[in-house]
Amino acid sequence: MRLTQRNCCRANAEVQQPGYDRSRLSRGVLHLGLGAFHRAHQALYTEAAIHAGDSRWGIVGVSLREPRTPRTLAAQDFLYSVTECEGAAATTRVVGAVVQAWYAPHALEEVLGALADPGIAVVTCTVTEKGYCLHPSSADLDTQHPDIRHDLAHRDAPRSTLGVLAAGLRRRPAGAPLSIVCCDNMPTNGDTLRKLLGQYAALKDPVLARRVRDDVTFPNTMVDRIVPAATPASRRDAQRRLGLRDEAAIVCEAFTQWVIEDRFAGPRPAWEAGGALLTGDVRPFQAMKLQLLNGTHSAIAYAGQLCGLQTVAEAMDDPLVGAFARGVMADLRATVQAPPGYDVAAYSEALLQRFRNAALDHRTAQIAADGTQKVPLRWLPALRESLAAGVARPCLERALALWLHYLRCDTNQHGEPLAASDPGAPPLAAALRGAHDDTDAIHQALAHGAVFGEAPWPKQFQLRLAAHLTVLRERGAAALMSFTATT
Ligand code: CS2
Repeated sequence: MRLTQRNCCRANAEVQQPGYDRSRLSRGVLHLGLGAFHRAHQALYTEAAIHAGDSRWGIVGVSLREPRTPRTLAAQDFLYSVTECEGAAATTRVVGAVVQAWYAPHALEEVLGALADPGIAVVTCTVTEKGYCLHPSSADLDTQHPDIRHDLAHRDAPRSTLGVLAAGLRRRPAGAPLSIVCCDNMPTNGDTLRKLLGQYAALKDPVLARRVRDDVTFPNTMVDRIVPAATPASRRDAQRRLGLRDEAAIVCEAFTQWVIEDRFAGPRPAWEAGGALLTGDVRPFQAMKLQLLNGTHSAIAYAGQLCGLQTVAEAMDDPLVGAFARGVMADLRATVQAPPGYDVAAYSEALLQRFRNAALDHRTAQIAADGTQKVPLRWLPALRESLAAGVARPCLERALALWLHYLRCDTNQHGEPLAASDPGAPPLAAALRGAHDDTDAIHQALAHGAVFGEAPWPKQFQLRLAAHLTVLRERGAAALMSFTATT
């Protein structure tokens, strides 16, 4: 029997139900990027706000790229379950906050109509780093991006995040307050989205650019919850706990955190009801999380991929990769400014513990995706800052070499195929593969300004990286990481 409004009362007794009258919900939030992360994170905070008594905040979910989720949710009256796992303990709940789900290419008029609706006071976005069409190193709009070129030529039939937001805003009555909340893992994500949307609008529509600047707010946020992409096994497990068939089931960790800059143009859901922290300055939280969690995650992902370790928990269990992850985190921590009152050492230990959560099937391949977007945000600021102070970061520099080696290899150290999923990678990978030796490979790689920026990198650093590439080529990833076991 499938999860639907009618059947949800047949779920197992311990499953938490929405607990409010869904038929009374009006639409108040529009979300772009209807993946698992949104449904297991912001949607739960909104669910808590609704549960606390405010029925204005039903979520209209929009998928820009992927038709499956809206279709699946529609077949379930937009209900889905979230199972939170911590070791052997698990709790399952049914979430009722989503009231509509659209695949934008098939429902563009509806999507733009909702963006123009003054009843929608908040837009949230999780479209991944690459969904913003920016140059990762400068965070400026990539005006040559095929989606941006398309949208500038077809302003009423957009397909990019920025194009859709701009087209919706153009139809929105002046004076209807809107807050656009970016929930992707980028530093100063709200400011960045504001800048990008402004740059996009300025190319063709100065009036819109002025509205973006003056009328819309873009709070910065730090979002955190480990939500692996669903697998057939995780879905089976979730369905067993739910007692109903749920094709949109999510399994994630129990931990969740959302820190939001208190800068809203109009009303918003009382996300505090779900534990969100509204604060004046989110930047220290963002920087700490992006470097220590996401930065270490990326290192685990490339090390794991090259060593044939498929999940984060498996990689953490490997003595070499586990020790290396700790070393990378320590290197990153050296440049992190803690938010006031935060104990960064305790935060780091808690992260390592979360990475060891064996109940999650969090694939290293998933985190390894889109490295050309992630590495410049997660590792390069710490490296730049350290090198400028004359300090080497042995583990972090090795992590960078692991990534470059991963990009130039077809197979891992067991001869199994590696498939990097990263639309930005081919030119970098081609340069690495075409190099005549490891020194040249580093030289060629660092010349990719979109990823590595335009400022030169110190000679000694380049030589160290080249030496790491040689170790990787001749003796493999384990040999490169084994130094952490002895330091
Ligand atoms: C991960 C993140 O896939 C990735 O790049 O590092 O999705 C990570 O799991 C979340 O940011 C945790 O909050």
